[in-house]
Amino acid sequence: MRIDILTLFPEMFAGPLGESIVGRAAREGRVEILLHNIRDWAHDRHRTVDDYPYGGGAGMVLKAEPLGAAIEAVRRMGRPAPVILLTPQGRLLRQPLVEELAGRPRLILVCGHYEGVDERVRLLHVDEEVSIGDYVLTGGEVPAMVLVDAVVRLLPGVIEGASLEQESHHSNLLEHPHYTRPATYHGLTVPPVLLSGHHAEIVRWRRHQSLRRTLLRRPDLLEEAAITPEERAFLEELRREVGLQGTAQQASSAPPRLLLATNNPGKVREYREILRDLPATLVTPADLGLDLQVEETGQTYTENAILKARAYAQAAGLVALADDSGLEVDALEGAPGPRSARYGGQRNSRTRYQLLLKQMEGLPEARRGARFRCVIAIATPAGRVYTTEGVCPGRIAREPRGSGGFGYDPIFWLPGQGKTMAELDPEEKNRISHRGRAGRKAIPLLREVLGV
Ligand code: 4H6
Repeated sequence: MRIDILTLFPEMFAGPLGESIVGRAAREGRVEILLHNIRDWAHDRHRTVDDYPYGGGAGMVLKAEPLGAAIEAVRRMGRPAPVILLTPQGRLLRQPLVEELAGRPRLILVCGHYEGVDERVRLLHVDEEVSIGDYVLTGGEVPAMVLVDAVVRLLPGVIEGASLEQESHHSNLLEHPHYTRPATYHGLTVPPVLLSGHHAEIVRWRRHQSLRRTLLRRPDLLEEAAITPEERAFLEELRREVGLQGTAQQASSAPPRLLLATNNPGKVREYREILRDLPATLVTPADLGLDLQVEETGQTYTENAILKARAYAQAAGLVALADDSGLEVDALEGAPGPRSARYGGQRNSRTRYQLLLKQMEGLPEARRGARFRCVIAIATPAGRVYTTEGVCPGRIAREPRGSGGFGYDPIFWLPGQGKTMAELDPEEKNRISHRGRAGRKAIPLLREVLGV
């Protein structure tokens, strides 16, 4: 393929088109890129290419005369080719258009500058107008480089055929996640299926991830996606799970989604109640089919909460709320603290609190002071983070009481209530608990980041 580029700044192209895959394709003769300086067709003393706009206004306009002459001269230099002007008003460059252009033996690209080009050049000398996206740039050079890059990689022999076929836009679906070594990075592990060696399972997982991502991020693409009836059913199920109605982008009136980054059903229940007045749809990792194993490697509640919120927000592309909480016992110098859920290496919450009761054995009321502390982190997909904290003072009971709540609740005595945390009804618990307090403080922040 031959690509002619008309520009006022031919030097801009050397880097992007000389390096890497496009550079190699050119060296191998798979593409020939010819740069032409529009100024070479300006024949006045100052080689003028621009002029003031008729009707006034800021900036300059590319003059019709040198540009029109340049285009026609370049056109005559070889076989027939479409003249394509890169402009914000053009047809949007998407993969099908790239594929179409990659099938042509020759392209002529025209890079406009200043405020634009004289309208008569478009009418007389331009065949097609292409835009690389809905934003304004200072010139058409970067869009031309984008177009060349996208086209050249599709030319025979430039990229291994297999990697082109698998790629996202081929099927109108977004790409599945990719992982390489190490197996654990900042506490985030690789999904086990990818290490399983089950090729069919891996293909299926990747396809599901592609479908899920497309549904969550670019539902508009699904309308043209090549999907089997089984996959349609899978998407329908996913839509129900995540509370999406149709394939179209959620209407702006639909409440935004907030991801509760916890797998603890007790916590989920509490947050649904605490955040009841927040106009948002609360979803859980399970709702999204997300299973991140975030290692809580932080030394503090705040670090751990941020670690979780960040990982989930990034993985789901949603605002995520995570918490870390613990019990601080004065007689134990604040232990179990941030390691409450792993205290004494016990996996079961009952053996954990029994261990603690034993350590407190015989201590008088005055030495049984304790508090529950909860830190909430809110993370946005872009990586912004906010935190709030809530504390609930109390004492370590002599023996467990009550069947509500979870964790250390049965041994946490609330003198004001005359009950343990596990004996409170859910509403009362949320009113005074560390989580309820931190959660209510989070509401104004959540309103802000969710825009509600
Ligand atoms: C032609 C006409 C393409 C070229 C006008 C070009 C964005 C894209 C340009 C202009 C471009 C794109 C000059 C109009 C600067 C706005 C060069 N910007 N502009 N999205 N700019 O593909 O002012």
